[in-house]
Amino acid sequence: MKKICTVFVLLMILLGSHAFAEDGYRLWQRYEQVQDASKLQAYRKAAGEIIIQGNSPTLKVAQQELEMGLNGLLGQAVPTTQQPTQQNILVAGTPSTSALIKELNLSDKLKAAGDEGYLLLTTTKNGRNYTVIAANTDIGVLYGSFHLLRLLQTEQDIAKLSLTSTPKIKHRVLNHWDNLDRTVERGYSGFSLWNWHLLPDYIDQRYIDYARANASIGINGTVLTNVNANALVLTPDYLKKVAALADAFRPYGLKVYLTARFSAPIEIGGLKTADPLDPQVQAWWKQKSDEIYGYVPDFGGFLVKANSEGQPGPQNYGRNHADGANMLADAVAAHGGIVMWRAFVYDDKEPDDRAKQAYNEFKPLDGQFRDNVLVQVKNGPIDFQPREPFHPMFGAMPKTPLMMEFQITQEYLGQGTTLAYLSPMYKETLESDTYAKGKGSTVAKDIDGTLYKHTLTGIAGVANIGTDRNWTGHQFGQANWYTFGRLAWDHTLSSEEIAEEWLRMTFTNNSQFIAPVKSMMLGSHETIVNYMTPLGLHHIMGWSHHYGPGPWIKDKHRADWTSVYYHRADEKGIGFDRTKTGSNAVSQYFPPVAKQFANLKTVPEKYLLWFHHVDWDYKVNSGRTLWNELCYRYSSGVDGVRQMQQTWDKVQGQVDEERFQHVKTFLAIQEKEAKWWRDACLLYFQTFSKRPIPQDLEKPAHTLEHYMSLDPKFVPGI
Ligand code: BDP
Repeated sequence: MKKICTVFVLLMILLGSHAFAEDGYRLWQRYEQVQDASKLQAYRKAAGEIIIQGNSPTLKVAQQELEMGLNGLLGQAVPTTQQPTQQNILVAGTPSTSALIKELNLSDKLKAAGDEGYLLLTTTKNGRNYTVIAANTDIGVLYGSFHLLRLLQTEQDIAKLSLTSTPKIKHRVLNHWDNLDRTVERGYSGFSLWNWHLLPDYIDQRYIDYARANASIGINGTVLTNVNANALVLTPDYLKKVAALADAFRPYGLKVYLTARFSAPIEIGGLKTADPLDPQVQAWWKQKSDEIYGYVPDFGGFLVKANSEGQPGPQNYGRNHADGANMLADAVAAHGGIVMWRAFVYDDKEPDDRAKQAYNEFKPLDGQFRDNVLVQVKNGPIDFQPREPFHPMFGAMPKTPLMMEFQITQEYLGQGTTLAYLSPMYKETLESDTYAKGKGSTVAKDIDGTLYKHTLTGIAGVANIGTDRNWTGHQFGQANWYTFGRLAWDHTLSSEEIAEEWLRMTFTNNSQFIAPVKSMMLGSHETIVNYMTPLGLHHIMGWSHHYGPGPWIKDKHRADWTSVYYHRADEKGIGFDRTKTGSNAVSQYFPPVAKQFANLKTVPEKYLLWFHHVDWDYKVNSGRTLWNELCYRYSSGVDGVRQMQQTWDKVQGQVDEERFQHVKTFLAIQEKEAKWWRDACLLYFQTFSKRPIPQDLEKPAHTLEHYMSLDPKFVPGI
């Protein structure tokens, strides 16, 4: 008896700790019971039973998700039936597989839903009340199911639903910079999710939960491997493993893509060349693509980094980017595959400003790419800096569909321990006006195809996901994965709406928590810009690992990887002159933008030192001298982190202690790092400005020599 009791108690403890473990694993899909009593009652009433007619794998997962979600949210089991037995029914399906949906005569409304969209509506028929999730395709049904669950999770009214939702961009893709040895380039949340060693035999539950999370926000593609590619992934042993992942993801509408190493025909094909115009090379890629489609019939295609940072490419053979992209595009075209060819190219042998090189190389190729090629362009012309003006290629290639590449992982944004909500940064780029076809030609319109009437459209996010229990290292890193998906689906959503949704689902619907934490999130990016790279400064981080400040980095084998190349501080002032008197990078923008950026009086202050070399005593908008403004900005960045700490401290008790403490600890690390940035940068720049740090500001804790001697070892993600 005693033994049974002990076992029982142990079991209860285990179950209890499992039920209450808030370690972040469940992301925004926690499905905890709705707290608002009247909402709970309304939801319970609306979802008397679930009916999903049809049994494809995707409909199955929609059913599972609705069951799991509703059981949790409603705190009671909701039966699934095949025919109506109750008064209030939740029905999901397409007219082709569900007689019930067909009878509701939604075909007019469904026209607007397209291939991936859906309708959510409330209606009645034969005296019964229906909450309807309808779509033209099974994946639309799944996306609609997640939307409905989100409405419940965020405690919205579902009594009179009438909405249609369709994605604005076709290919919404995560880029994993994951290596085959499971290290992740620029990854700060553990190792790669893909356990290549155990694949194809072992399918980790994580793969399924990863696919569920992606489907819940509409992400429909995943590039499994690093852009700095390894040709081995294209060999049969690895393709079997890739196929196993593709099989696991397929029900969730998640297509698999691979990075193609341009020299693969030599490395694994035994050819002497990888020249894209060589018929043998073309035949090799064709045959390789056919082979891949044998394993993965719906393989998405290739992502390619070529002739960039030492990667092989068509230029090794005197060919251009279009030659390279087209060869691969031809190889996958018959199977419906696409090629995402990256425009992240620059060369240290090239004397021109690095910011200009991609445009210089790609603009002349406009119109030369095959129909199934997307050119993938980073948001700004350098490299995922805390803040960059939009890339001048946007708007500038009318005949080529351009795909956006955002970085979700925080390589230059404090990495794993920094709370940086990135939606405002993504939106800043998307909403930038290129003036390509006059006012209103935003970057978003180029990406979503409306500017130049492209139907092939795409957006990529460099993933921040790893084996950490909470997936993203920082609990708030999850918000950036979430945001990327939501904006990829609908870039008109506001940062505020997305933050609110995410907070409600991830933490609580309690408004006393939501309001302050949302405003903390919304200000977080600006705070970081202030303590790292205010006023348009860029690329002044630690050498190679990019962790912490390193404005003094110089004399390396590549000038374009040093900090002094970018900030150009001297006795007179600081900043990179990209106007006519300097590199003239401004000339790559359309005239109204070029004019605005080129003029010291009209350039937005946030880009001041990006485009201008400015005197230390120049008066900025605040009326302060540039030097004093720099001091205030750096200091206000540190103050901003302290405010975030205060905000977070005040919500203790409103969320589980486990995640509360985790975030609190990381905020303390962030405060330490912010001071490090402020002190190191101000002391270093002061050696040029020779001006004092204003009296009322906190003084640096150590000497410049101290900061310059810091040399963090084994920083993750290199
Ligand atoms: C830089 C990273 C480097 C990547 C490169 C790229 O430092 O690790 O390989 O971008 O995007 O930001 O190719």
